[in-house]
Amino acid sequence: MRPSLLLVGSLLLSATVSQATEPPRPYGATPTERQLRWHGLETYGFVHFTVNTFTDREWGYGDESPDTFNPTDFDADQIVQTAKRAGLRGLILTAKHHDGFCLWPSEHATHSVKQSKWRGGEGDVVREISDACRRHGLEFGVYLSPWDRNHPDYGRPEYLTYYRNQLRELLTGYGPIFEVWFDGANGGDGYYGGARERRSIDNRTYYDWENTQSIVRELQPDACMFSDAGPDIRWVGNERGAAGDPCWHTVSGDGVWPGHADTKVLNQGERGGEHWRPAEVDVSIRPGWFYHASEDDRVKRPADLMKIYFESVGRGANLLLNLCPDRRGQIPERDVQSLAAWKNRLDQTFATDLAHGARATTSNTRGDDPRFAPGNVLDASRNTYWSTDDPVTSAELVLELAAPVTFNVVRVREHLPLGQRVDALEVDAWVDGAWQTVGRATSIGAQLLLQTPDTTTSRVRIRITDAAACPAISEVGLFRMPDEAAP
Ligand code: FUL
Ligand code: CA
Repeated sequence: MRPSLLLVGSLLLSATVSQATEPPRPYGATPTERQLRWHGLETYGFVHFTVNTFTDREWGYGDESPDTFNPTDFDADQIVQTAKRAGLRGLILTAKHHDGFCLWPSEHATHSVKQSKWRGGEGDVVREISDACRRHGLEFGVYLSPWDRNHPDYGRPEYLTYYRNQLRELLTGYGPIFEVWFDGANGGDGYYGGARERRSIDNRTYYDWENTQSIVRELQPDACMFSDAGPDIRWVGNERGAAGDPCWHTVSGDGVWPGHADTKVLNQGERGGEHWRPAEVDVSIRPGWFYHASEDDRVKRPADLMKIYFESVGRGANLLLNLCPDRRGQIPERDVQSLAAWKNRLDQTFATDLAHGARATTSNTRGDDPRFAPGNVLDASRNTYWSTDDPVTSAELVLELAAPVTFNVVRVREHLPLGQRVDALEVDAWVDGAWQTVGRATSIGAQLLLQTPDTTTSRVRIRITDAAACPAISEVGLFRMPDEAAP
């Protein structure tokens, strides 16, 4: 008896082991580790600050005297703390804008803070902002304009050596860099060491991007590179603060390079594209990128910032919100106020997940395995997810709440390492004894914030109505955004 029982036992055991459910296979393009980390950042800031702040321009010509840069009370802590209080998780500084003036004492430049009377030529804005970022726990990134309207060699091969040397300085002298921002604007007229002429370059070939990018990979392997063409992050195609609806993380083809791209494709991405290249939404808190006193009355209000948040982060993109230090070298008070009020509204909305403590059930759980159980969408971890059996590409997930709640925002996240799988979903609420559809969406990806009418219920149903592969949903949350009139 004994041996045969053992035999049966071990057969059963091996049957169970061999049936252990495999996770779903990834669908299509998937993010790299560095892109995954970047997705987790969601909101961070830009800082546009240079001679333009003092000349009241957006694009300097390149003939500005270094003495033009003369902040009266530069305070990196004020800038970084303002960003931090607004919930921004990093800052990307214009180390050099198109005018060519360097905010750090570059060894290779003759047009930098070193040549300026500011702090007797001893100042280094990149150092102070990056140090303040570390002190306050923010990531730090750099914008190094490829177009340089000051440099005599711009347009010739020699300039590329200069540009790359500068990049090396920034990537080796200021600690970890989370993002390198390659702007697409280039060519045209400028000072160019006194030539004062128009220089056109072929922005497809001139910069030899492949070899410039390899410098970033070598020196800062964790940094994501931004440009119209990535390689890690793409421009969203406008500066208004809105990702497309839908906004896919993928794009196809290689016919884009910095300064050349189809803005509609950048805005919406391309379903099934072979490159994982998610969108970053860059927008300024003021009409311009640089501070202009004439725009003091046009600072975006908390409600404007809220709308931008929903149309960027709420569509799976990241938000890069630009701040404009003034001539003191600080964020103006009214911008500080607006940012703080926006953060307050975000907190009021997202501090309480009304789905907390709910019970989740589904029409299908992959292999009936707890590893893929519906409760995984409620555990506040992006690493665990609910999934279905392979052939199941439409499925329901029901949240039974302990008591009725009133919500107007539904947050859904896909498990990104498995790719972007869902093509359509609907959200229903159990109201007056029947299911009522309160919202519909297409792409999910990193995050979908679906706004619905105020809905009071104790039962919510998420219906995945179409997916390219069995869904893998990592998180679902319910929130209530207070009325706009609320403080
Ligand atoms: C653009 C630039 O030309 C603007 O001056 C600004 O830096 C913006 C973020 O990118 O292409
Ligand atoms: Ca989870």
